[in-house]
Order: sequence, then structure tokens, then C-alpha cells
Amino acid sequence: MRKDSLTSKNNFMARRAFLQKASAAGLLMSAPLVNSSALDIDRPCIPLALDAEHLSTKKSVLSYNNYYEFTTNKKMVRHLVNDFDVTNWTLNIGGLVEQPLSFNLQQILSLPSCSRTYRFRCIEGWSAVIPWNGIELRRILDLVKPLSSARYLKFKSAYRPEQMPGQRTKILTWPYTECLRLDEAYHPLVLLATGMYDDALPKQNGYPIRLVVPWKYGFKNIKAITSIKLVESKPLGSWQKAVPSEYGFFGNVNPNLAHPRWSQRRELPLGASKKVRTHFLNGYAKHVASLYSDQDLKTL
Ligand SMILES: Nc1nc2c(c(=O)[nH]1)N[C@H]1C(S)=C(S)[C@@H](COP(=O)(O)O)O[C@H]1N2
Ligand SMILES: [Mo]
Repeated sequence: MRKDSLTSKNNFMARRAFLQKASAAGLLMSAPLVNSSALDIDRPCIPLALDAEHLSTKKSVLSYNNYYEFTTNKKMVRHLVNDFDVTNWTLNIGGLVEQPLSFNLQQILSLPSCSRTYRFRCIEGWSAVIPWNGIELRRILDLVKPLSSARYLKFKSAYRPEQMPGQRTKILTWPYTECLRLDEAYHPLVLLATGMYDDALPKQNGYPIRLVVPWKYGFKNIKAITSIKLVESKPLGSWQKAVPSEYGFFGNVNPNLAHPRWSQRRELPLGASKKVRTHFLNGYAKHVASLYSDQDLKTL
């Protein structure tokens, strides 16, 4: 997909006007907290023709969660997040960028957003169809302006062992981290989600902000992000670090590439009693296959 076919000239001009205004106002100088009302002038997403899908019930998506910072028991996560206090939050975006930025909670929650309904496929074999609200990650990348040396993004989740009981165990190394290649991160399907079902993002699903990359397995979709760092060399995500034989850098959904312990050909939708077939790149191949060479797609 060509970038210039996706960004209208008007939009580009609006963004440039925003950046000029913002830098004149000193907002983009050395300790820049973004002025989120200024962000409103930018469109959060381009319209995309995606297949209509039968949504998972909100109840099912809010009550069956992987969130190892709390527990490995999927049905208990929603209870254990009650004591997770997120009033004090900063999302830092920095590293190899021209313009590092920090967002406080109020700024995160008032980011302009669109809705996008995506299939969601966990590597364990269950799936969902979720209406997200969020902003395309590339809109944020446009603000921070990656340097030419930047090749990857490294995401970190919150580290609050006093509030996150799972972090007092060694089941993973904390904080939870994930990573993308820069060209993947620029793809317009990639969202930073701040809501779902046209409502706030529930704590168990990654409040206040989480990554959504619909053609990758669920583990890549890191929750409760506190930092995004642009880096030169390939980072290691928490799962890849813990179990390299089962989790790779890409984590692309691929029914033809079996997990070492089970087939990935089929998946069980939340709330369903019968498995359905899993689609290559989770059904988004026509949008994203061009990001990968044949070699990449044989790699987990
Ligand atoms: N910080 C953090 N992010 C995470 C996880 C986690 O344990 N911690 N689990 C991942 C996995 S394995 C999956 S399948 C999805 C589950 O997202 P959901 O609970 O919103 O459905 O979150 C991903 N993001
Ligand atoms: Mo997962």
C-alpha cells in the first residue's frame, strides 16, 4: 500500500499547520507535553474498507483476558484490576526521534479517535472480533519524527508490582515489552487503542492505551503502554525472551505455521462452540502481505 495514496493533501497541510503553530507556541520544544486540543485538527484514521464481521459480545471480551501482570487465570483478570490505580500515568515517546513527546492521562484520553472493527487471534487458539476506538500509530510517529537511524519500536507496559500481583512472580520478565519494525508501525491498520465498543478501554483490556496490530497474534498487542522507544537494533519482546521456541519477533498469524505444541489452522471464537478456520495474516493479507518477504512469513 502506498503511503501517498493514503494521506490526503489537505490532511498533510493541516498537520503541517499544526506543527508550525505548535512549535511557534513552544509546545514541541524540550519538555513537550502535547497540546491535545491541537491534535483535534488532525484526522486520527483514514477510512478503510474492511470486511464486516460478527462482533464478539462486549461481555465476552471483558471477562476472558490475558494479562499476566495480574494473573494467568483469564477469568480472574477483571477482578484483580480493581485496585490498579491509573490516575498517575505518563506515556513517553522517545529514543531516535527528532521530537520526543510525553502524554499525561488526560492527554491520552483526549487523543482524537476513530472506530475500527478487527479480528483478534490469540496464539493459544481463541479469537474475537472487537470494535476498537483509537488513533493510527503513524499519526503519533508523524509528530515525533523518527530519525533515519530508527528501525524498530520498543513498547513497554507499566511496572507497578505493588498493584499488579503477577509482577511479584517470575512468570515473565517485567515490565512486559513488545516490538515492531518501523515499517510495520507505519501501516495504517496499526492502532493505539484508547477505547472499545465506543466506550473507555476497560482496565483488563489495557487502559489507558494499548497497541492493536490485527494481523499479529494477541501477545504483540501490548496493554497499558508507558513508553515507546525508537531504536536501531531489533528488540526482544517479553515472550520471545521467555520462550524463543514458541514466540518470534513477528508473531504474524499464520495457519500454515504450527505452534510447536499445537496446530494453528483453526480457532475458537469467544462464545462459540465450534472452531472456525484461521486466516493467513488473520484475514488482512491483502492489506499487509507486501510488508513481508517470503522468508519473513516462514518465521514466527
Ligand atoms: N501488558 C500486557 N499486555 C498483553 C498481555 C499481557 O500479559 N500483559 N497479554 C497479551 C496476550 S497473550 C493477549 S492474547 C492479549 C489479550 O488481550 P485482551 O485481554 O484484551 O483480549 O493481550 C496481550 N497484551
Ligand atoms: Mo495471547
